[in-house]
Formats: sequence, structure tokens, C-alpha cells
Amino acid sequence: MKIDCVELRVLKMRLLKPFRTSFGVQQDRYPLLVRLEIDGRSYWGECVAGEGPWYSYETVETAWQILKGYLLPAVIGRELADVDALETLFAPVRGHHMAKACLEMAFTAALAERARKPLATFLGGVRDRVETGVSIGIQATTDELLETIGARLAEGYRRIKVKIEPGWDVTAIGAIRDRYPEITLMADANCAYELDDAAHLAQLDRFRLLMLEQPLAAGDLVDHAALQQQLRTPICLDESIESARDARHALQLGACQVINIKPGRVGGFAESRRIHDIAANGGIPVWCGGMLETGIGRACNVALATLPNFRLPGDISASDRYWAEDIVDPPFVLQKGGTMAVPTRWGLGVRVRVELVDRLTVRREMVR
Ligand code: OSB
Ligand code: MG
Repeated sequence: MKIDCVELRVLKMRLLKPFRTSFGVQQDRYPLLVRLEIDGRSYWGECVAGEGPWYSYETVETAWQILKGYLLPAVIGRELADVDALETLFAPVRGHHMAKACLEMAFTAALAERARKPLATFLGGVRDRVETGVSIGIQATTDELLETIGARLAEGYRRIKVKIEPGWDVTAIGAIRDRYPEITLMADANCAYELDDAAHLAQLDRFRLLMLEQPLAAGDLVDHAALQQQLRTPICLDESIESARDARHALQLGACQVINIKPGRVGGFAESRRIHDIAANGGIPVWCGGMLETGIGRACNVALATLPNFRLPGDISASDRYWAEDIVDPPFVLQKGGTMAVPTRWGLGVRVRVELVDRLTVRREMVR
């Protein structure tokens, strides 16, 4: 299969509500999309890089530059037998997994469509619906937090994740547990703590959290291993796992008991699959994280979450939790029991609303 040319686009989209984490507030999202042209047909992919280098060193701007300057010239016009061929051509570029991932995922969706299979089936998925949850940002007050959680539970979400940071942790989680003693609850710190905070974080143990996500710095597997020794709550790694090698090291060190896989963070589906297998062999579950994606990235996440070791609900919420209007048709909706149906159409499984994408586009360029 040959990629004839690729269009890069940046959209401007506003989240229905601002989303606050320990690294900042976000309301306007600028999703970077790629559109691969193969034999006159279009295949879309989404890059999860943020506007600034907070969650990762990658940004919309760096991803655009790495795609245009290095990744696209390496693959456009070449005969690519499979994803291995693509990964081999990307290998000389160090890091920049978010830039690589959007191409890898769009290319994989194209392969799935040509094989006349839904993406999930093509990847080896084993279910027709995936368990989902919702990620709730840091709120101004405890009352607002409880109210927001109540609204999400009423919508049907069955697993609640709340963002925490120093000053918004033990008391906030305690208030949630007082109001909702039985819900499936977890917390995500996005790297906001240090190993010296171990005794403080151990106060979370009494709240029976499903897990504590990424308490310490992204690069720090060693301190996560030390922290896990002092906590009963299972540690889950997100930012720390950029590759299969990271996953292997994390397991060897005992740095976590759960892994959050975001295909957009690790370079795509193939690397996600390798991390999935390493975790399965090590006896630890994985789940699919989210990066406030549009329906394009969401379709990829849903497909990936059908693999067997995705044994915990993902941050794969419905389109209307993020956007007034999603750019795919049909949009993603929450099913009974807090699940999401896996699209059954070939390839990506949802149609991209090109007219809407055109209206939201703030930057575009064709690379040949
Ligand atoms: O750490 O999981 C995270 C959003 C942006 C960046 C990082 C994270 C998140 C989320 C939201 O938690 C998940 C989602 O609903 O897409
Ligand atoms: Mg996270």
C-alpha cells in the first residue's frame, strides 16, 4: 500500500467545560489531524499532543514540524507492506511518539478497511462493547466536585476518576467517599507529588481507590517502585510509560500494578499491543486512557480497548462529555451499564464530518 500524500490540519475546538489538572486548565483544544490519501480515498488520524509541553514534551507545533520535516518525507510514495515497514522508517526519529502515532493509527485503519474488517477485529479484539469511565477535573469547591460526580453518575458512568494535586487530595477524596461509599473511584495526580509525600499519600489507602495514577514524575520509575512499597493502593502509570521498554522496566522494578495505555502517547497500536502483552505476561491489567480526543482518536481508543487484557474501564467517555458537536458520525454515546458499543463498520468505523472539520480548521497544509 502506498500513501500518495498527506494533509495536515489543526482544528480549534472548545470543550463544553474547562478541564483542570495538576498541570493546568484547558478549554480550547487544537487537535492536529492527518488525512492520508491512498488510491483516492481518505484515512484520518488524530495526534494527541497538547498546546504546551506540560503532559509531554510534545506539542501541536512540534508534532506538525516532525511530521512535515521527517515522518511524512520518509513514508510518502513508498510501498508499505504493513505496519512494521512504517515503524522501520520511523525508527531513526527519536521519541516524538505522538507525532508517529497519528500516522500509524490512520495507516492501520486503512489496512483494516482494505482487509474488510472493523478496526477492533483487525487488531485482535475480543468484545463488542468496552467498559468506560469518566475523568473529572479539579474543581473550585468540594460542593462542585460532589455535584459534578453526581451528574456523571446520573448519566450512567460507573467509574469515576478525579484529578488531584497537593491541597486537593485527601480531603476531597474523603468527601467523595462520605457521599458515595460504594462507587468505583480512582485518582490521577499527573506527576504532582514527590517521594517525600509518601506518608501523605498513604492516607488515601483508607478510601479503597481502584488505583492512584501517576503520582510522581514521568521519568521516575525508581521512586514509583519505592512509593508502591509504602502504599496499599495500586499505582498505575500513565506519563511514565512511553514505550514497551518502559513497561518492561516498570514491571521489573515493581513500579506499578496497573498500566494506562494511550495509543497516541506510545506511538500507535503496534506499540500498545506490545505493552498490552508485556503487562498480560506480568499478570497486571491495563486500561485505555484518553487525551480529550475528538471522535477520530476516540474510535482508535475504543478499538484498542477490545483487546483481552484491557480489564478495567477506560477514560473513554461519550462525545457529549467533551463537545457540543463531535466531528464523527455517529458520535460516541454511553450505553446502559456504562459501556460503549464498538463500531462494526470496516476501518475506523465512523464517518468523518468533513464539512464540520472544514469549518473548525485553523491551519492546513498538503504534504506530497
Ligand atoms: O492524565 O489521563 C490524563 C486529559 C489530558 C491529558 C492527560 C489526561 C487527561 C484525562 C482525560 O484524564 C481523559 C479523557 O477523558 O480523555
Ligand atoms: Mg493520567
